[in-house]
Order: sequence, then structure tokens, then C-alpha cells
Amino acid sequence: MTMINTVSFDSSSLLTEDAFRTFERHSVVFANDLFEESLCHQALDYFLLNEQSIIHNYSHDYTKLVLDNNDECSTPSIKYFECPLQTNRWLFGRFLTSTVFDVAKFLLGGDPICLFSVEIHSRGPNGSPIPLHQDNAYYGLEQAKGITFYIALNNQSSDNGGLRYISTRRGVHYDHIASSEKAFSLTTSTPIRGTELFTDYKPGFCSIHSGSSAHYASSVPSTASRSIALRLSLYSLHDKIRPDHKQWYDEMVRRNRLAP
Ligand SMILES: O=C(O)CCC(=O)C(=O)O
Repeated sequence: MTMINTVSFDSSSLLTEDAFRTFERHSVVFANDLFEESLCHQALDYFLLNEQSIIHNYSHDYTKLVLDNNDECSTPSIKYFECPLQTNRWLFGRFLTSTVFDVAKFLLGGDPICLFSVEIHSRGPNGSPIPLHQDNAYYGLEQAKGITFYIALNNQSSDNGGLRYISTRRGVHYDHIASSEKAFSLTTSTPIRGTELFTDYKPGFCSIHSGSSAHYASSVPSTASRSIALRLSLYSLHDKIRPDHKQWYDEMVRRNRLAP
């Protein structure tokens, strides 16, 4: 599968006008060497080795852990986990480098930055699709100044249910409605047309997208292998959450994640 080279940057070129303009234009850039492959292997091994104990420890808390659609005979597996830092800060803290904050600050126009979340996302064979959405529909930030680092911990193919982006100018937002997909309760109310941007991820490859970025993933074929990613999100300290958003968001999570 083709990498769209015009949106792909190495760490020495992420802090350039070219990267900034690309991010403004498409709401996403791909970065191929921000994180060491060996660190991603370590994080992957740790996650797989400890997955069942994480499930055991967090299964009472639907706000922090979402399981995949497993059939009754198979071992349960995680779809989203919101506390990797709490389970191993020595390992997952190593992804929170000063470079991440510098890049986030630069791409968001120079605002001071704070960390918002560190999560593990995983999708396995027969995994459900991720409906087309923009993250700011979830974040509810007035200026949409949130930024996400989606870091592949293993190989992920855009053909096999991997993440795909539709080029969207930063600041352009679409209305969202509830979706029935597990743990993702929102999708755009109309389709978005535009250039599709995607890559085949290797461990350490990452996509960096803004709150305006429109992205989705198709359902995962039964023959595909499981994909696992670490997802960091950061906000501008100058932005703020719209009044009432938190109450609405908490209600959406409750409805969506408590559903059997
Ligand atoms: O792969 C996933 O689980 C969803 C990723 C996503 O939509 C995001 O990082 O914003």
C-alpha cells in the first residue's frame, strides 16, 4: 500500500514550515522515526503479557477499559485501555518525550501544551469499524486545539482495517450524530469527501492528527492480525472545553459503554 509521502516527515523535518502547513491543510502528518522501534516492542510485549491481569483489575470500570467483541470461548481482549501509565510508568512514560511536546506545541501554533490522555487502542480480526469522526466532537474544545499521536506498536495495514484519514483543513468541523459502534458513539452526520491519506504502520511509525482530522477504519477482516497502538493526546492550555460538554460526554460514554 502506498505511503502518501507529501504528509510524511522525519523528526528533523517536523518542526518546519512545511510540516506546519501540511498539518493545517490536512489535519494530519505521518512521522516515521519519532519513537524507537525497540521501545514499541517492549511496550507491546508488556501489554500482551499483562493483558489478562489488566482486564482482571479494571473490568469493573467501564470508563477506563473496553473489551473487544470476543466470542464466549475465546480469551477476552482489550479494545481500549485508558491507564497504561498507571500500570507501568517506567515504560509508557518513555513515550512522553520533550520532542512530543515540542512537536505538539509547534503544530498547534505555539501555544503551551498539556497532556490529556495516554491510552492503548487495539483492534483484532473481525473487529468492528471505527466510524468516520473528528476527535473534537469528543473533546468539545472551543478552538479544537487538541492533538493526537497514534503510535503503532506493531505492523498495521490500511488494507486490513487500519486507520485512514480524509484530508480536512484544520478548523473545519462537521456535525456529529450517535453511532452504534462499540465505545465510539459519534460519527459525522454526512459523508466527507476528500483525498484519503493513509500509511502502512511499522512499530514506531505514528500519525499525528488534530481535533479537526476526519478519520475512520473499516471492519477488520478475519484474516488480519491484531493491531495495537499507543495513543497520546495533548491540548493547548489556551483552549477550553465548551460549557456543558463534559456532562454530555459522560452521558454518551455511560450509554455507549454500559450497553451489553
Ligand atoms: O484505532 C482506534 O482505536 C481509533 C483511533 C482514533 O480514532 C483516534 O486515535 O482518534
